[in-house]
Amino acid sequence: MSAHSDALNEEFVVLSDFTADGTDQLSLRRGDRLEVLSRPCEDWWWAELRGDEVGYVPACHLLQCRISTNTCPEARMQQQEELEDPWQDEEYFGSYGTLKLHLEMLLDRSRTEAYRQVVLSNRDLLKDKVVMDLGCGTGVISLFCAQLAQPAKVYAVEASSMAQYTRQLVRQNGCEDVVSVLQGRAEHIQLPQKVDVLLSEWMGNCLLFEFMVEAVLLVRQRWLAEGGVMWPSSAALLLVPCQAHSFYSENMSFWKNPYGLDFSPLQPLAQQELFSKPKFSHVLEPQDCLSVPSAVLALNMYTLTVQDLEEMEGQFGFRVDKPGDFHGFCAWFSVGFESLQAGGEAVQLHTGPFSEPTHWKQTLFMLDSPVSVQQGDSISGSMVLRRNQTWRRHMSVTLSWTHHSSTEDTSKARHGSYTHHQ
Ligand code: GJV
Repeated sequence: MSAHSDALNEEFVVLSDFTADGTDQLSLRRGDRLEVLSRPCEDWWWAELRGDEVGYVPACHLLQCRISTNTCPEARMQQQEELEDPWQDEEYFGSYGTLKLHLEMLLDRSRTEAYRQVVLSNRDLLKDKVVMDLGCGTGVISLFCAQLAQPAKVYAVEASSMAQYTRQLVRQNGCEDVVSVLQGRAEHIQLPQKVDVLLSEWMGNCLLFEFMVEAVLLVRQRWLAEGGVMWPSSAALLLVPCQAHSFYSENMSFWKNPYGLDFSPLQPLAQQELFSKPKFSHVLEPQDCLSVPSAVLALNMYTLTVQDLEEMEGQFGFRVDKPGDFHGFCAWFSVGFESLQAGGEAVQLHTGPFSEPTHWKQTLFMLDSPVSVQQGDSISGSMVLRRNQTWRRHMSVTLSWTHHSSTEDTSKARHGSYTHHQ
């Protein structure tokens, strides 16, 4: 790197793979380092990769290197470690190398049965198809395919060390002729052929956390045959304004009188600490929904791009059904698996409060303080999901809303905007 650019600190590391579209763009691999030569606009920069190739690169795939040649070696090492893995893969795939999470997923009957149902209801048309199960874990979905239908091949791809056990399970269940277990990140895997069906259980909390969906989109681009099928084929994020009395009071009332002492000055801090993060694994009781839930995002798995994941926005407009305390918003998702048969019925997996419980439960976003609402009031606004620029499995969620009372003067509308970081 030249002394000039060193002074400007224009060295960047690539956070996620990018495939060039056209000859003036550079294809990038996660971990590549490059030098940004100029920034003609906010989104696209002109950069030099490996000392020879020059082209446009998407700014959102880059993270600036803070490594300075002047700092001591220990500090540089630490900085390097911090920079190294925006995907936190060691921790992520490490956790999927143990049984705890797999057991949780296998015990989730609604989830597992939904995938089994997808295979069953498409068994005839799956005959002779080539399938990829992306992130197969213990291989349960691949085994459903092999045992309930007659695919030509199932590539069961798994990055964690669980893959070694999955191979044994495939053999133990007599499916080794059909199911090939491939260990590695699906984005980097090589296959002898394209696939007709790209199947994956990639959904995280609030649909997107973990951003495993990125791997699905990259694999779609590379390995899905023309006219191939995505399972799930669509995904929706749903939202509802809700009450959360016990969560609110558990956290707030404790400070009123512990051991006969008044600790209430800590309430604002408790609020700030607790309510600024989403609460995962919240169980929303149907009676705590203040309105009919509505979809804020509807994703088409054929057209969604990695770029779209950087920032997504949805609008909402709720009519309050009953009087209560508006403590926050609750979110969950549904996914749909289209039929291989033209006009056939899609299989749906719902994870909301009105469906059979799943291990995802719901995600609660609290307001700082509750708002009393009446039947007929309206709550409208937007939800913005911004992917973290450094930690690629994370995002922040901003909910901006206005409450219009149906009885009071409209000039008394209350507004709020909260960003929840994870
Ligand atoms: N390539 C291969 N396996 C993966 C990848 C990837 N890019 N990402 C996740 N997995 N629904 N949120 C594996 C991971 O190791 C685990 O076994 C499984 O996919 C996660 C499935 C459930 N997580 C989810």
